Amino acid sequence: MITTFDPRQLAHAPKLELHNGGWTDYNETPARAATILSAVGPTSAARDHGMAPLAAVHDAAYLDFLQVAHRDWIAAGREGDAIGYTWPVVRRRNLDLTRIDARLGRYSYDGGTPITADSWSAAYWSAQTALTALDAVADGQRAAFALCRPPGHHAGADYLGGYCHLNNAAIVAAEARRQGLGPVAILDVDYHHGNGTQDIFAEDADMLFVSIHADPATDYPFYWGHADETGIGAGVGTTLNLPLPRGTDWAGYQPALDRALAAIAAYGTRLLVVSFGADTYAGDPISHFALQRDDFTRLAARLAALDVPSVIVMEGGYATAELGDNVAAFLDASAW
Ligand code: Q9C
Ligand code: ZN
Repeated sequence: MITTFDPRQLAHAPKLELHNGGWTDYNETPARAATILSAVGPTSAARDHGMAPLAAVHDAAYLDFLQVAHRDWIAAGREGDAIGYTWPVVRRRNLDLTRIDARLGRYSYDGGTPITADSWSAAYWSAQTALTALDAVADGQRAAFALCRPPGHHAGADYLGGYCHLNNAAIVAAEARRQGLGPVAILDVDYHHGNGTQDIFAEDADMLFVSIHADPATDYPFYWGHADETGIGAGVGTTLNLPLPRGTDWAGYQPALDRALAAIAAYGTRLLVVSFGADTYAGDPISHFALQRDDFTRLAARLAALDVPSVIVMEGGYATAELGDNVAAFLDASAW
């Protein structure tokens, strides 16, 4: 399978994240991409599609903020990685925010996603990596894999969080639809709910979002991904959340997968975007499902059996030593 990649993604390397009341080493490391690279073999270089596909999904002011945030942090006399400390739980009024700390809070929802001097470039090329995988599928490939980092599914139209800045899967899905490749569906199989993707398309009747993830009653991102979230307004019925309990293994995963695949087939999907996280692996250090390496091959075989052209976008997965082999197990399913 074609794998797309850009080395500029590796420069994003925050030092610490706020987790369970303290600072811990940042989990979403450049080494993640390196281990995947060594396991999946040669890659195709990302091509530059410019800002338009990003601006189709993200607010202009948010894109501006991402590009200047670290510079403004340094200009305010700070050192190291930029991170907020106050978040607006009130309705987000269109205030004219100037201080960097106010803007960091306004455009994020957690203390786990610092911005470095290289974050914008890495996120930009992560999105371009995803768009280049879409090119391959639009040109007739059955499937293509975008080796994206930073990941994307927690990023909304105007917010970052969960190690994510630009929503690569949403950018690909919107661009695929624009090119007339729809109906487009997004299947998110990362351990964590894809809150950003859900928010971006919540009111959109013309985009199916299906997610299998850890129950937000126990797991991040807590405030999204509950089974009763089915879409908003005209989009009611085009969001399907399938939360599962901690400890879920392949036997427990399959009934949810059956429901997800049935919904995607019933939608008449002609282009599938897969938000693929390997953090459902039993050995993941920050997650609590129990899938084994062979289960990733089984999962991929079920997706491939849909027989729909698929763009696979890398999301999470933090068992770094095993991550490359787990991703390869997913991509090597003969059915692709
Ligand atoms: N330090 C993805 O898998 N952990 N993101 C909560 C923050 C956040 C995971 C504590 C997990 C985000 C793409
Ligand atoms: Zn995840």
